[in-house]
Amino acid sequence: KIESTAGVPMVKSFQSPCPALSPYLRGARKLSFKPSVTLEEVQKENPQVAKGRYHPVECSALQHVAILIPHRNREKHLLYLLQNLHPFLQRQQLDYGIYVIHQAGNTKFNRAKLLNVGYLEAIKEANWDCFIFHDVDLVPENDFNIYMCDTQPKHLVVGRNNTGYRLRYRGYFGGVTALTRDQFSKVNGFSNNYWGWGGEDDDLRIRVEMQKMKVVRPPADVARYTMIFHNRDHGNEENRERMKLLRQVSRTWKTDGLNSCSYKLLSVEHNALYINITVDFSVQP
Ligand code: GDU
Repeated sequence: KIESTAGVPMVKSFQSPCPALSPYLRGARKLSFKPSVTLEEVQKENPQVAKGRYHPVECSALQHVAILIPHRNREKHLLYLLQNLHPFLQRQQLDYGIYVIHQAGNTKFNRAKLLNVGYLEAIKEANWDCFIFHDVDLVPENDFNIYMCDTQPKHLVVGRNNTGYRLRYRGYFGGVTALTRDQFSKVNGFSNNYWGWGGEDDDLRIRVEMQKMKVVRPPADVARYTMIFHNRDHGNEENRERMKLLRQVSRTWKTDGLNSCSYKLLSVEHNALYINITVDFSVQP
């Protein structure tokens, strides 16, 4: 049997459905990040990932999962995340693709709109069942935190190292979330109107609750993340409009979201380890 660095077989044997719980899971691990890591190194460690995608060879995956990562100017964080996430997802026996949605230019950062773009572009190229909206600086510590969707929208970050592994606040729905195609389209996706830091994650929670769905979370000892330290980014200053926007969700959600997300697509590149989508929000398409 030939095995990859993730300890997962690389040779096809038969195609029955993968088990509900993968036999390759290892549980909690202390993470370390090597500042000198390079993209080539991570590529070498993941020979079975092609054009940002992977599927198990020994069984047929239970879900097809698109990981969507909003990004600008966080190259090192992206490398750390890719280095950890690829083997993590392979150990979970998922059929997955990693999309990095990159905001070009210097206009205010818009995390939520980037995630809408990621969703809209990802569904053009594959029949994904599940979408994981994933911050670039959060690295999962325990592979029993399964990156699959549930019957309800799922919040995967109960705790992170810099907040003592406690939920940041009641109702927090940021960092890493998992919604099926049906759940995400039911809420019309994220709002496109949150420019700068904050609020867009609460807005999504309100949309979910308005559709009578309930946020679920894995157990606290499993849903743990290491956050890579960073200062607030230039171009992502606090959004002072966010409270006002949050009060209007019940009036705005139907016309502000996936169905109104217009953007100028600059490129879609299929790199070895991820699909890079670049958009410009400073000009109208
Ligand atoms: N990001 C970039 N470049 C930037 C700014 C943001 O790539 O210049 C992306 C990254 O993926 C980053 C994410 O946006 O992880 C969120 O931004 P921050 O890391 O600055 O925000 P926080 O660490 O405070 O994150 C929390 C939640 C997020 C989001 C945010 C409010 O974990 O999911 O809701 O608050 O916008």
